[in-house]
Amino acid sequence: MTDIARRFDNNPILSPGDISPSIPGFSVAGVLNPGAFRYRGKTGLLLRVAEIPPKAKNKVTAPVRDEHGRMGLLEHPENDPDVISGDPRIFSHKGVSYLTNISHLRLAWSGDGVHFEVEKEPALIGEGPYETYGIEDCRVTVIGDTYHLTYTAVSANGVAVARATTQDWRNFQRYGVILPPHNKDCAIFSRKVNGWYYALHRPSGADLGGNFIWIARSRDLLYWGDHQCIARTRPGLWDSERVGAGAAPIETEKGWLEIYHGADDHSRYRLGALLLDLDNPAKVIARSKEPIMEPIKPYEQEGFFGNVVFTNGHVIDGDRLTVYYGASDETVCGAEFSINRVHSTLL
Ligand code: MAN
Repeated sequence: MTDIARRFDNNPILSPGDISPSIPGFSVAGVLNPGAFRYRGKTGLLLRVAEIPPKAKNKVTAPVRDEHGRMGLLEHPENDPDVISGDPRIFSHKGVSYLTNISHLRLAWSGDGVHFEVEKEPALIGEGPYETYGIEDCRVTVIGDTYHLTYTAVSANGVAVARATTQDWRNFQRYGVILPPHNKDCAIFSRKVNGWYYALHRPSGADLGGNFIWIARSRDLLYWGDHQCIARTRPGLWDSERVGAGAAPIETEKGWLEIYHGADDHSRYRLGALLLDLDNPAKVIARSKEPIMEPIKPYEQEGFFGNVVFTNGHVIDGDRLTVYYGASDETVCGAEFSINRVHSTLL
């Protein structure tokens, strides 16, 4: 047993029933994978809210926004021989994948980091040609007085990384796609290193290659280059199928500590840690042999897509790392780690 997370007693802290749907007639299937940050003494979460249309009899349905923001439904008969369904998150038709649900980003606020009040309206919804299937899993990095948001933009063009900024959580500046498909799990470092901004990201190779963590650098946070692969999947281990960065790396005396997710060939999602060199974050100093958190609670094992703990948001108070995470792609939960204890697992 290697799980060293101290889960909140009142998990899950947010469930679909706590969220008002944003699309008429749709229901909320999941509230998950929040970005996390502090703003004016409060803890903020930027939630992913996944909504599904009413189930049409004997059909599979994908909700799609057009480029002007109008919502439509793409439907196929369930028994169409060209349809492959079964995964609650996706289906395919003639080899092309569609999402069964569409996500937007919504804010929730808390004075104690445990009890959250969710806003009634979305903060950000998909816009333009690269976000027609929704926006997901936002990382939030604060640099100076600006919050830098990197999220997954999904459309028929593919799964990409888009960027936005805000200073007041009311007005957002959107910069569009910064890393083209297929790419997700992008987390920007909280300061420059030797004059460069750095970001972790996760391009995917369909045939050769795989779902590995890469690092890139940039002068201006818009144009990214010098891409290097720093963490591949490990056959036979808990992170054998795919790995991806969590939230912004944590600066510690020993190096940049990154909490990442790994999935095995049963799509069981667990968390582990990477330690990156402070002066050269492309250099990996250490990596968890065993996960530091795994789906062991009923709410982590059963839900919209079970056996998942997935994080892309945390806040830090000294040695205490409070991780907010999606459980079973359905609810938001919280857990605390001691940063020193995480370090000790890496030795
Ligand atoms: C995968 C899963 C889904 C997600 C899509 C698009 O299928 O992670 O939850 O919606 O990718 O990012």
